[in-house]
Amino acid sequence: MNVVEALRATKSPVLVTHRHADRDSLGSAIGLRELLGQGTICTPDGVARPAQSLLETFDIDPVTRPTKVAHDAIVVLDAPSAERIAPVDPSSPILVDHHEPDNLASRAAASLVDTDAGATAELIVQLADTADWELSPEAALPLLVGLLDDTGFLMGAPPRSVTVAVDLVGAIDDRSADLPQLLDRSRASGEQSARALGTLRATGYRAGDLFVAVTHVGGYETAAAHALRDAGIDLVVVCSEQADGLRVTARASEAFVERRSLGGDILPTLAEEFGGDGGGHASAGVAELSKASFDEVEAFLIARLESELGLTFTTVA
Ligand SMILES: [Mn+2]
Repeated sequence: MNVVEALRATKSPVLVTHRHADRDSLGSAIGLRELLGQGTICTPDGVARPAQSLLETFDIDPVTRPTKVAHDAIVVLDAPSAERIAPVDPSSPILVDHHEPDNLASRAAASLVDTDAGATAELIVQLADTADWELSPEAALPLLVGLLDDTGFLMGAPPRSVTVAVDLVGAIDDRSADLPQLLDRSRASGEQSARALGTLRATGYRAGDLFVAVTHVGGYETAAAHALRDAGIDLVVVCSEQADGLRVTARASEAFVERRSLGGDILPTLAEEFGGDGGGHASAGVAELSKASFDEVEAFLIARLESELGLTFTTVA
């Protein structure tokens, strides 16, 4: 069964975002709910700060477990693995995602997984096209927010993503006034200090023209990773202590991705070594490790890169 047929067959779907839902995951859920005219949104462990204005604008009060409501289907948006939506653990979900496929793709009743898509929101628009569902302003607005956010405002996005964004801009109509606050990128003070602390605490490694930095922060890992990537580091690894382990957020340059994929290779390897889950895209991803310290992860990662890439790193003081 294809995804459009599966979605047409459901009367009461639960739309599940990944943990710590971002604008793409939540925007896809809200947009799809508008397109279907039904559905309950489920955010397994809440919504990340930048995505919270979507909840307010669309007046949504998500559940945290599908079991809270009667439902006949579970739709997973923007998450490749059961670990990314834990403790939600559907046996045969409908899956729409643009990450490297993991254990949800193999058990899905129907799936649309396309790693070339700039955002899951882009895939929702593709489904609407196929199904001939009308893109109302209320559907187009959250999808546009998701697409612009996940592609860094289309920076380096493929033509296909740009075309979808243009269609969405045309469809938002009088809701365009809501766009600026939904896309607010002003930095919270925590974000600013994560950029500074992440940079100051980083240990640098170099092999030829390949630069690697490993650092740790208390939160806002993505902000810290961007600061170091902006400084020209090829592989940035940011660790943060969580109640149940260590979260590892990684970003990589094209030069690095030519050699190794973060979501397809590096992060799953960390999860194998230290327990937990790891995945994402070739140049961006996250691992949630159950039993690892920052020092262990750093040592393992550098040793692993050296042996796999045949390089010798020197520490940059
Ligand atoms: Mn996404």
